[in-house]
Amino acid sequence: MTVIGLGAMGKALAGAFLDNGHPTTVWNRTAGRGGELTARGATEAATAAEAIAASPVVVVCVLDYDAVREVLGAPGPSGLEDVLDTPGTPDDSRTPDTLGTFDGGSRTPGTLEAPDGSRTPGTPGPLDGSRAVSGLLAGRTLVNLTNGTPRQARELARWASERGADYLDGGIMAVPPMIGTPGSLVLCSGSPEAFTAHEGTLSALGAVDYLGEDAGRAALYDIALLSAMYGMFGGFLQAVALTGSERIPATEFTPLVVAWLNAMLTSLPAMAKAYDANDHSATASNLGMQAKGFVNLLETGRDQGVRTELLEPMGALLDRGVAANRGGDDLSALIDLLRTNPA
Ligand code: FVH
Repeated sequence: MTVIGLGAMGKALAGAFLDNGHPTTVWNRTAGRGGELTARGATEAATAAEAIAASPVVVVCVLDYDAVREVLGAPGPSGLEDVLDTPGTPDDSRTPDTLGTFDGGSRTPGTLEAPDGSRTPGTPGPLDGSRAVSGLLAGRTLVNLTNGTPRQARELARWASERGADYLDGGIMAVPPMIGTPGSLVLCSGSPEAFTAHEGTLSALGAVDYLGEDAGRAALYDIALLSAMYGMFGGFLQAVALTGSERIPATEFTPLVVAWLNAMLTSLPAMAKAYDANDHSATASNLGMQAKGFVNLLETGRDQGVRTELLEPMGALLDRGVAANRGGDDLSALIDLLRTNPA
């Protein structure tokens, strides 16, 4: 197992693989982040190329897709592949760290693992740096756990497949301390063969839910879940700003928020059922009533000196619902009004 990216999440992922007895090679753009992991038995590769060459399964968890492309030498807005596919023509505008992706100067001779899993000790040799990183992916499985969009995931899957690699995309529904605990969920989609082969290994990270062959599906679920989460966090920020405007301690008020949100969460399955059935008639709290009441949220914000920018789009959506003659319907009727390409 190789883990590329040793930020908060990458470290947690590598730690979980180690905890489950998987030989693990790690690499990070900025050297020196692997100390704690090497003390636990990980091998720190000197270059991304060496890290990829070390294992049949390569997990990438970096900041964003620009970083993924930079590490892998994949095409992107900056045309990185053109640069990386031409070893020996370094671009002065790139930093030494970037050049390190195909810089063969290994700090220590490594152990190479063939894609079939057999490991041979030795000096990395020609695999390490004399070719573009992307050329090393053939026969390996690339598991990309970096947050991104469905389109980005599908493009990377296509690119990996063109290079003979199996591709799995993942959305991590956990924060780093949760990795490896039962509360951690990794949503996965992409190559079914790769998932079957590596589900056991990936389960070191927590529950793993396979969403099918479309590599973009895990990212779609991930982004949808994060959208729901940010709605909740935005609401919490607004609530505490309002009560804070009268110096009520957040710690005193927050238990009420938690209880209220938990009570409201119970309404989601019924809303989902109404959306699937396209029947929004069953409601105890119709849109017309909610649109009227929502005006008070905006007015209170203004009166209390609290900005209302988080709330205004919801108020506008409620008004659109009423204007579309949905005033007697449930809140779930608004979902269709969010789509710019109605089905
Ligand atoms: N942490 C969290 O709560 C969330 C939970 C859900 C999943 N996300 C996603 O996981 C990805 C990594 O997040 P992270 O928490 O590890 O992020 P950081 O601690 O900020 O570490 C970022 C790593 O990315 C490397 N990196 C950044 N740019 C580049 C680049 N151009 N080339 C190579 N590597 C790059 C960075 O390296 P360095 O700065 O140390 O050299 C770190 O290893 C992310 O998609 C979350 O959305 C986390």
